[in-house]
Amino acid sequence: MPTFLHAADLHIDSPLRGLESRFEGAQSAAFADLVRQATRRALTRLVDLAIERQVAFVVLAGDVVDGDATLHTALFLSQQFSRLRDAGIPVFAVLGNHDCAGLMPAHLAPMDGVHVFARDRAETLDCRGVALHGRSYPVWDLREDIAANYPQAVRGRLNVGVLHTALTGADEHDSYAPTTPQVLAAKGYGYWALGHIHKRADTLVVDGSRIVFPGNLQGRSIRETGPKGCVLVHYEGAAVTSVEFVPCDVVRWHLVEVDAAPTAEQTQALMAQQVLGDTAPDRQAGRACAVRVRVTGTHPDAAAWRGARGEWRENLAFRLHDSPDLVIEKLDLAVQDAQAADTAQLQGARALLQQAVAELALQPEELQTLFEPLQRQLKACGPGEAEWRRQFGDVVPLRGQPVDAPALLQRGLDAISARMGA
Ligand SMILES: [Mn+2]
Repeated sequence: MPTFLHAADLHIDSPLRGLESRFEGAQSAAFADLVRQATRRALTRLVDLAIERQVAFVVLAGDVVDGDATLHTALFLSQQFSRLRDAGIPVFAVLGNHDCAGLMPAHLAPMDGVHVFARDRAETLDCRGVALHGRSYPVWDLREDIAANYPQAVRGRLNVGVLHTALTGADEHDSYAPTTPQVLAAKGYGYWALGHIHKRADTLVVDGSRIVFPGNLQGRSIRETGPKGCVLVHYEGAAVTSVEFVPCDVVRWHLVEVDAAPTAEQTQALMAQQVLGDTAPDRQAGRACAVRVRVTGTHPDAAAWRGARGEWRENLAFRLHDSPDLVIEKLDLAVQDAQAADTAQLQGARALLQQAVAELALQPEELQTLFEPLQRQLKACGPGEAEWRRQFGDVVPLRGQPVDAPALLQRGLDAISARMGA
């Protein structure tokens, strides 16, 4: 069964944000080098994969390079694309907002075996019986729906649309070349190879069209945690049969949340233990990990802990020194002073109760669902469950019991007001 490879948002030679500046002093030089090379190594893995799986062609849906390409970047890309060319695998790319100026400086000769789609119109190309439709960005801040002007599907073939788009919009991504799944599906293509949104989305199937964001190839900051890579698209005749995600990242980002333990020493031990545990599968698979540690919960010494953040960082680095494939991007001591947390929790609980009072037309079962978050908030605050039961046990109804809602709510408000006053 033939296969093609779809990737997007490679951002070759873009730095991994929050890491490069952290390699002074004790951090390993090998890790620093890996971080600097991460986007390149991820592309090398992609090319390895394409050759190993003997794909028919490679589709790149925009933002291959991070900005105006330098000779340095162009040389690397050219080396990798030459490997594909030598294996008989052509590359088809659209230019997106980051690389709208081109994959390489304009005064260099074009790369062999790489086709960049036209900027002025949607272009249709044939590759081994597959009809590929694509258009590059003519300007970086493209706000029009260019997909609307892509041609209708060529009958009797697999049709692949290549497009750099925000689709209907996503947090943290500018709304370039906006369009809708319905506009895409109306073209009658079997597959839409999209790029721009860095978070991999589940395959959307609309009227038989598969619409896929593979996510970016290598996470570049703590906002891009988890596996990153490309997809292999298996097809038969005019139809896609399956889509397979394959990770290509060489540094993987993790957010590790740790609950404050009774003592600083215990909390620090827990931090190291959780970091090692959470990253173990990735590290065993040969991947380096960049970790942000966030300590949450409440502790009477929270302010002192935050004041000693430098020492906490050193303590953690020392505990992890046997794992050169790990780096702590940031230690976020978000642990709260018990008193402050208590007040915030109680204010939240109070707001929920007031909402309930205002909505007394609700059925008891609906009130129950309102009480669940309240119950959690009350439990999360202050002096432990026994004390919570003593103070608030009558406020929160137990599931299945009849609820005298107005009386219950009033008692809840009174109890919380009294506690906040105290
Ligand atoms: Mn983009």
